[in-house]
This record gives sequence, C-alpha cells and structure tokens, in this order.
Amino acid sequence: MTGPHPSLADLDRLEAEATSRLAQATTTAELRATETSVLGRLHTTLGALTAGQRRQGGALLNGVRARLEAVAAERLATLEAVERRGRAEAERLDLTEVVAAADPSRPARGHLHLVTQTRDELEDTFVAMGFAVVEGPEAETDWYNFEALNMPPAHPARGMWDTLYLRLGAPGTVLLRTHTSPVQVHLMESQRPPIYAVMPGRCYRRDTADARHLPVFHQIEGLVVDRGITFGDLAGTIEAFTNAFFGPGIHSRLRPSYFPFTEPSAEFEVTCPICEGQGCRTCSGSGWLELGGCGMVDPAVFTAVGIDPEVHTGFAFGFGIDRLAQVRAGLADMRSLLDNDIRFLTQF
Ligand code: FA5
Repeated sequence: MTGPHPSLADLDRLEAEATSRLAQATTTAELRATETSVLGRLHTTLGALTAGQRRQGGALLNGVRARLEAVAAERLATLEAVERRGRAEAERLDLTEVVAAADPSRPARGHLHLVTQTRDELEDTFVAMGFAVVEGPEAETDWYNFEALNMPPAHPARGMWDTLYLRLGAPGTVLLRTHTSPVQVHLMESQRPPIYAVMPGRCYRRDTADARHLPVFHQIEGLVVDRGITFGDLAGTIEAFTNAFFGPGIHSRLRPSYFPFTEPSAEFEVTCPICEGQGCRTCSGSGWLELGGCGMVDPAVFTAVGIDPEVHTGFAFGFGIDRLAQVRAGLADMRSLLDNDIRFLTQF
C-alpha cells in the first residue's frame, strides 16, 4: 500500500486553516476572496493526487469542500446582516441633525414649526377659557362647505371661496374645504347645545401665494351655542381672548361685515401688536389689524342642522393662524413660512 500523498496528509491542517480564515473575514468582499482562494487550494490538492489516491482522496476532498462552503455561507449571512445594518444607519436621514449643526448652542433635536406653535398656543388659550378643541375633515362635501352654511348652489358668496374640487362622487360635489366653518356643521349635527368649541385646521383656496396669502393655510374656528347667547357675549369673548393671547395692552374691535352664515356679521380687528396702535407699515398706519370674521349664527344654519333657533342662539368666529403667526413674528412675507429655510426656521 502506498503511503498517503503529502498533500492529502495535510488535509486536516488545510481544512482547519481555511475554516479559521473564513471565520475571520470581516467583509463580504474579503470572505468571497478567501473562499475562492481556499477552494482553489483544494482543487490544486485534488489535481496533485495520483490516480490511485483520487478515488479515496476525491471523496475526502469533497467532504472538506462541502464543510468549507457551509462555513463560508454562514459567515456570509452574518456579514451581510452587519453590512445591511451599517448601510441603513449610514443612509438614515436625521432631519433634526441640521438644527444642531446650524446652532450648536441648541439641543440636537428639531422643534415645532412656527404655525404649529401658534396653533398650540391658541388652543391652550381657548381651553383655558373653557372651550373644547374639535377637528373635522379637510375633504368636504358641498353640503358642509357651502349649503348648510346658507350658501345654496349659485349663491354669489361662493365666489369668495372658490376652491379645488376632487374627482370623487358626482362632479363638483367633493372639495378641499375653503374654511374651518364646515366643522361647525359637523359639530352641531353630532352634539346638542350647549356647545363651546374651537376647531383648528388646514384650509385650501385657489389663491395665488403672495405676501399675505397661501393656497394652503390654517384657520381656527370658534362656535358657541347655548340659551340666551348675545352679540355682547361675542364681543366680550373676542376681547378676553385678545387680552389673554396678546397681552393686556392689546384690544379688539368689531366692524360690520357680511358672511352668509352669520347675521349680523363683523370683521374683528386687534390693536396692531407690532406698533401697539401707533400706526406702522404692517397695519398700513391704522393701528389695527384684521384677524378674521365673526357674527351671530344665522337661524338658517341652525335650521339646516336641526337646532331650534327660537330656543338657542350662538356666535361663531374664524381667523387665520398663519396670518396671526406672521403678524406676531413680524414677517414681511407669509411665503417664508413654507420656504423650509433652516436659517429662518431656527429663529422661532
Ligand atoms: C372665512 O373664512 C369665514 N369662514 C370666517 C368666519 C367664521 C366668519 C365664522 C364668521 C363666522 P375669510 O375668508 O375672511 O372668512 O377668512 C378668514 C381669515 O382666514 C382671513 O382673515 C385670513 O386671516 C385667513 N385667510 C383667508 N385666506 C387666506 C389665505 N389664502 N392665506 C392665508 N390666510 C388666509
């Protein structure tokens, strides 16, 4: 019997060495290169066998190859998982990171947008005055946005709030709400008086963006329905809110206006918080700034939602949150709220 061929005798050592090289590979690329190299050496060993050794040696080598391939496959799975995690970590977008980078004195996290901060403050002020906070849908039917608010089809007032219709249902019946007033209707349909609620949310109009308008903006609506509510309650509530929100030096005034869903209606204005009533560029020298509309709920609206206007009366108001944020922060152009310029956003 011929003794084992020298390279066959080395097989155990070769396998141990190859196993440890495979196990030590730290990247998938390194592992693949190592696998090619150790399997290559096995082939060389096989090629070096004499014809007599090949039968026995071949079987042995095949066993070694299968074990090495199994070791390589296991190591590959581990390394692939590690590399996947690394890639995910490297590609993760930390949207707050830039805040820390722009201003190292601030903690490394983002903060709420100026409009959201203003909305939160408004909610807090009204909650402290005893109001509940209610929300409604942004896609509305014609009934909620117009008809129940005393604007039947072809009513001229609809033109003031021309909007974006959605391809849903019959043409021209579903739209992006033009104001938060439709939430009044949802609320009165689902809840009997007494009602004391504010309704903040996003609104849409076909307005071209300019220094004081955005096509997508925010309003906060107010609704009070109870027995014996008068216009005096409306004026008093607006004044109490103005003092609470802007501070004691700022007052409100109501000027006659028209809205189809309130009667009588008014625009409400506040002392210009920039010049405190002295007259400046922001208030066009008048000392007053218009915030929104208000009035006594029109009996036709009560009838539309099944509330008896002989028993209950109420008032409603609605004003722009972006406009308020603009005034308080002294922004020349409302569009800067949407620019997403970090140098602007970090100031608030
Ligand atoms: C209304 O939308 C009425 N629903 C308000 C109302 C509610 C009246 C309840 C009576 C009772 P008006 O269209 O005037 O009214 O809008 C109210 C406020 O929303 C405006 O004063 C302004 O602050 C804000 N606003 C309106 N359009 C825009 C716009 N394109 N961009 C930013 N703010 C806007």
